[in-house]
Amino acid sequence: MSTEAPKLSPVEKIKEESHFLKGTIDTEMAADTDHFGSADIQLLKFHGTYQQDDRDKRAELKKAGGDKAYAMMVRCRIPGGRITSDQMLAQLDLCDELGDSTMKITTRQTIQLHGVLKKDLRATINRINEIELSTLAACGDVNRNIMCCPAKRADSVHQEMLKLTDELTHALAPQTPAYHELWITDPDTGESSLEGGGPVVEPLYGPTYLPRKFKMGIALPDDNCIDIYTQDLGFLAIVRDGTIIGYNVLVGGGMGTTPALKKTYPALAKRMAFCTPDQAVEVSKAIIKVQRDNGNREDRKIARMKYLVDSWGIEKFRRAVEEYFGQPLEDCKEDDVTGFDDHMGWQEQGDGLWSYGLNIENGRLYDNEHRQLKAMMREVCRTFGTEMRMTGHQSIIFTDIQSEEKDKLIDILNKHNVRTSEDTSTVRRWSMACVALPTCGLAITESERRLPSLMDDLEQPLAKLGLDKERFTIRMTGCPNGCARPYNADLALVGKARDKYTLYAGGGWLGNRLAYIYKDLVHSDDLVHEIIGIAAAFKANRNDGESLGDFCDRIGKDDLIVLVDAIERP
Ligand code: SRM
Ligand code: SF4
Repeated sequence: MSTEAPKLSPVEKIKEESHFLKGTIDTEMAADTDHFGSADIQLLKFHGTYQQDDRDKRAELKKAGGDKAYAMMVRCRIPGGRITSDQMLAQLDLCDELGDSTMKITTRQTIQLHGVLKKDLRATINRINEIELSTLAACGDVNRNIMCCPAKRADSVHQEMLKLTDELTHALAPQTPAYHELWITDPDTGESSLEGGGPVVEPLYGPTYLPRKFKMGIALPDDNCIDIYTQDLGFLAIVRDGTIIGYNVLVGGGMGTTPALKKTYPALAKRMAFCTPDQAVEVSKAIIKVQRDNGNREDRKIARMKYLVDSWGIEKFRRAVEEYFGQPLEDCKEDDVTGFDDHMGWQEQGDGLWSYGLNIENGRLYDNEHRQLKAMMREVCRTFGTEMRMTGHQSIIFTDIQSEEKDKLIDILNKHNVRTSEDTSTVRRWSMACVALPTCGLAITESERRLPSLMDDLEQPLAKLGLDKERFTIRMTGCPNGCARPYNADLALVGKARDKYTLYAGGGWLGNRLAYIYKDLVHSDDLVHEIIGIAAAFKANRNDGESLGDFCDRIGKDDLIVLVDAIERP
């Protein structure tokens, strides 16, 4: 038997030697360069920032003998997507002053800035902290931004869920003082504008943190808008007589895959056990510790918790969690997901006030001659001054609007040529795309820049089929990592090779079923033809009330291909 210690992945060494995420970031930041060196790039992720380069400019710069056009992406951690009007205004100013003048609402209810130059990184993160937001643990091998149903409701159920989101965020945050030292403390005077910092201890994570990223979400059975089955850890609220009596705990979801490596795959979370509300924080810590101590640290491709859950089986995993937790857990209640509300349009909050969910196409806020989304957002912030909430579908909910002010909000949208949710087609409203080109270093194809024109081209033929009001999800990503959660959607387009996508079918808007590969390597120009073929086959052969995803799942890949081959498209 070999007694050799396992060969840890290079990132493990970087973490271990980083002195709790400090590395040499401060020295590198002071250097007169436009980018960071490789070890610090890994550590910077824990601080909420990624080094990227503008891929549109690569070829031209290379030809001219230059280096890449480096810039940083800066991601905030905004639990449950809640943001005040003042914070939103400050983020908009930041994207104009120090970013690329656009702002991205992500699939995990938070904000990203792109195009921040290295020399402006400290100022950017400092200003984010000044407005009482943080970027710590927005990325990296730790618990990331916790998702929670963003609907604003007067009932205790929604409030309890958000309270748990905050408690978990607090309890699971890294404790390293490196964040405070690097971004808050003035490098010249050593003075700090905010409280924080402290001795180096990471009681939960230890010096090497987790083997890989870790994601959590809190959902309701009748409203799975945070896609609970895709999370490493999901809490499904169990409600009896209007009160949360506890949570079904789901573990081991995750989307990322590398198709060439059979050992990697997307997985839905598994139902593990039930816990009471006061157990939730300690149960989370126990789960994180099981992954911390047993997750794979040799091969990052199989380091997510889903692989540990699968290799052990859910029973063994549960026993390990119970051991760390210190007592047995009850079995899951029978409740499961039954609905998904994207919270678009007007919704009553139950306190006499209204929320308005506005679909932001692929989460990108910009101003151009056609639409002025940033100007609209600024005017809404200044006019209403109320809290906003970002959704897991890259959109925004304006809250606390009085009945008599509803028209005023719509007037502001119209004034800035922003499509209202009512004027947004159903197919567009239920679609989403990841960032991909030009900033994402892993993108193989276009995504965010491709989906809008695909939607333009789908709207008319879908209307001709009488499917313009049919709700189904189309999700697009520029590579198989799955940042727009494609593998549980009704239909998905996943970048596989230059201009070519794998077309998935058979997931569903409930998010509790994985899709199958319908066709591989579909050229970007053929996507409309393929999708309309499936839609026409669905129209002709669906059962009463059957959804597109359910239909594709029932028919199966081989028969669906036969049906689509024979179908006449409008
Ligand atoms: Fe993601 C890596 C963008 C949600 C799975 N993701 C990346 C990076 C940082 C690329 C990189 O590593 O160099 C992308 C930056 C692009 C850019 O230019 O900004 C990126 N991911 C995004 C965002 C911004 C997509 C969006 O358009 O909204 C989302 C930010 C969420 C947030 O606010 O935290 C985003 N990423 C997701 C999701 C969806 C989710 O979490 O609900 C997933 C699938 C769920 C999961 O984690 O399994 C996801 N991203 C990945 C993966 C694959 C992980 C895996 O287990 O294999 C990578 C690559 C990696 O980690 O190696 C990745
Ligand atoms: Fe980049 Fe791929 Fe994620 Fe899209 S899915 S943002 S291309 S890593």
